[in-house]
Amino acid sequence: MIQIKVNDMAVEVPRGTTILEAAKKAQVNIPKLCNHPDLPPTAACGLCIVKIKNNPKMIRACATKAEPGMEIVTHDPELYEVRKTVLELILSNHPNDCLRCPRNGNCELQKLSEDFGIREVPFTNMIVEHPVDDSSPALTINPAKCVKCGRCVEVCQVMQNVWALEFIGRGYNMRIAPAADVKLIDSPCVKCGQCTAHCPVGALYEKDETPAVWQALQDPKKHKVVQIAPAVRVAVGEAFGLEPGTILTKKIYSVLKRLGFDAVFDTNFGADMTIMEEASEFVERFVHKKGPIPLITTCCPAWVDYLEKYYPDMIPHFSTAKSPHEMVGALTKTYYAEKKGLKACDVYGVSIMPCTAKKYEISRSEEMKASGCQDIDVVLTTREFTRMIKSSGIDFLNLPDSDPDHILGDYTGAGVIFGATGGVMEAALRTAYYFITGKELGKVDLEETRGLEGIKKATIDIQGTKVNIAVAHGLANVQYVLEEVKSALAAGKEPPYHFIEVMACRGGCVGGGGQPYGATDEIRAKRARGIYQDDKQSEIRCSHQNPMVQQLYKEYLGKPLSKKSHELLHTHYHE
Ligand code: HC1
Ligand code: SF4
Repeated sequence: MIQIKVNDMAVEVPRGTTILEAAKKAQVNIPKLCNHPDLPPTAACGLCIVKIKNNPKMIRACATKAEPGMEIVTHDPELYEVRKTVLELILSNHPNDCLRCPRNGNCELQKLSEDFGIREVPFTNMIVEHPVDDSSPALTINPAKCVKCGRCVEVCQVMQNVWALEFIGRGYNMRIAPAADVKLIDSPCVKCGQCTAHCPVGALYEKDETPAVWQALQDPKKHKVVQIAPAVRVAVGEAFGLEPGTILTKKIYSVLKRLGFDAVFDTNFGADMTIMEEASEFVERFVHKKGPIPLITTCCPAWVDYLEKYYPDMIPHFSTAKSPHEMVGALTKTYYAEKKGLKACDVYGVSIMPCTAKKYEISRSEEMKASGCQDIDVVLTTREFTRMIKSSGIDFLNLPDSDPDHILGDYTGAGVIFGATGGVMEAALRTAYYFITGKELGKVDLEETRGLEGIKKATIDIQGTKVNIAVAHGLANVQYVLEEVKSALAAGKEPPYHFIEVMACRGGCVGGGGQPYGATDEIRAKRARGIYQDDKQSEIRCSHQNPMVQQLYKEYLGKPLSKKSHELLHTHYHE
């Protein structure tokens, strides 16, 4: 630890702490635009300037480490004026059409302008026109809004190891664009949406599909069905001023009914179904040696896109089980529609997800039309859902609680933990243990799979048989696990893992690219705590014990991996 002073207040911080972080110990949030706790500093915006006492030189707090004895000044009239000028320069090159911007109300530049009381921009307007790129099914780039902070480039290259984005051009013509200036759809982008979640302004944002849903809700010929993903329930409250991790499941069911949906289901039920199929696949491959090991999870569509693009030789290791919301989609337009006497194509399926890549997943292959028409019609992110609630005027937080429609809505604790990194693995092992031994796992909490460490490895004992597992989240972490597997297999050795879970986003879906803005590790951890609390308070905590899952197999599918299950609940991957 080192001793420093911030505005004459003594504070103690670990050696290596930046001035920006150290100032927080003295309750000072130094203004910034480019810096983000997830990313290495780019020192691009120049707003976080500070001084060392009795020295007029200004230094950038984000990129300078606190040194022992340093006396830091975080604000004085000169620093205020320079910061204000930096903001005015940024605004002189910005469209400033806040009322029509997707980030209106939660834009970091808008907030700084408000904080600094900027009333006019004293420079000539220097906006350079750039075309909007809306070629991707998941997100849109509007380079005119870009403040060149570099967060999107860093997140795509460093956190996700995708390298889809880069800066193109120089000076005023500089803009963010897909690498080699191709359209986003033709770039290596895997649609994870992390660039949209880290952009401080409205330069990158999810495709807004709320108009299509509002329209469908007015259509009397359509039977409107909706489902919510595990991670939505612990994050949506943030947009209404609640703490991250607050569980709002029953209020969400209520608001969806008030918005006009005919049936309200839960993706967590689909997660229980995915576990039934995926744990069965694991037993087939691991115990009966029918298929390659390790088995790799596939419920994250950005991860599927990544593997298909970067590691196509590993496709045989993928589970063929569809992701939970696709399972619910297929079952809604078959099992449920048949029970209700509805035609599949008259059912309109909406998924509310923490994810932008799910917008692409719904039309990625013919298998996503298992019912004869597209199984899920539209995906809304948590952010889009929040806007729907707010524009409806419904007093969301004061609604009475309600239940989902039971047929595809009742879930176990294993279903909800899908929303946090390690949750799919934990849920799968709870059921695989039962499938392999015929006995229930005594202690269902598998702490080894939990937490925000980028790669988690463990050996799980299933009655004397050792199962080696790995869990990775944040795409940049995946390569280490895959390379270990590839080199073992190339050398003709046993692979180091039998089962691998991957989620593209840091923290898993709680940190998804479509979640409320402002996620940091602290917020991801709080959302995950909500997820595990929901599991802990569930009466049933293993997917195979879900009575509605059991009924579905009995009435309709037969058993896991049956012909019917394969037709409706499994998919293929392509290079
Ligand atoms: Fe996820 Fe999944 S957990 S992928 O992260 O398998 O999006 O929440 O809905 O489908 O269940 C996302 C979350 C989500 C699916 C499930
Ligand atoms: Fe990169 Fe993900 Fe953004 Fe695509 S969605 S540009 S992969 S960060």
